[in-house]
Amino acid sequence: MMKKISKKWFSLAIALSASVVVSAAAQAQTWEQWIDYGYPGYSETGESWRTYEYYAAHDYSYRYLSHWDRGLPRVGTATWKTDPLPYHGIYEVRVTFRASENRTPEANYFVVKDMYGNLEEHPISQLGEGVETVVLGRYEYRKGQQPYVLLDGTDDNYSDCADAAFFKLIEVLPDAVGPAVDLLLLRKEK
Ligand SMILES: [Ca+2]
Ligand SMILES: [Ca+2]
Repeated sequence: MMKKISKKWFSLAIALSASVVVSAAAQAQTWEQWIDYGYPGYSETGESWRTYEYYAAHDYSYRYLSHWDRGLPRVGTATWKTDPLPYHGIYEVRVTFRASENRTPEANYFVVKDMYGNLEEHPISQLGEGVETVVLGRYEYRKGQQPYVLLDGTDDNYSDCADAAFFKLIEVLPDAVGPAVDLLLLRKEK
């Protein structure tokens, strides 16, 4: 009787330690992506976006809503979308812009906040001085998902600045069917 129990616990211990090894390997994974004007994941709407070259901006330039000296209303959207994500996990999302006295007091950023594509709004003042990086948050995304940040500058006639967005893997999470479950099933069949 003792022998049977200890064998059962032994195989459970093997399975658990194997799953620890698997998740430790997964934790070592790194992934990050910048998305900027001209990249496949960048898109915009509206006729008033203009490029300004600036040494401190990501890729040395940024986009901003301009009157184009023709009285155009300064409305438009910019979207930064990732490639299909390599892992189910937690990702940190940041945006960069050049703050100045000409910018909007309320840039309306929307970021995908979960695995289902729901959005979370971050109204951010772009008044100030110099290139700023703002962390929008950390969110759980699934493998293959393409989360994005949308800057909606259609609500008023202020000038929004769109520089870049940055997504960084923080932690890999196990998929819905975890490796520990698979390993236990395999041991049982032997
Ligand atoms: Ca706005
Ligand atoms: Ca840029």
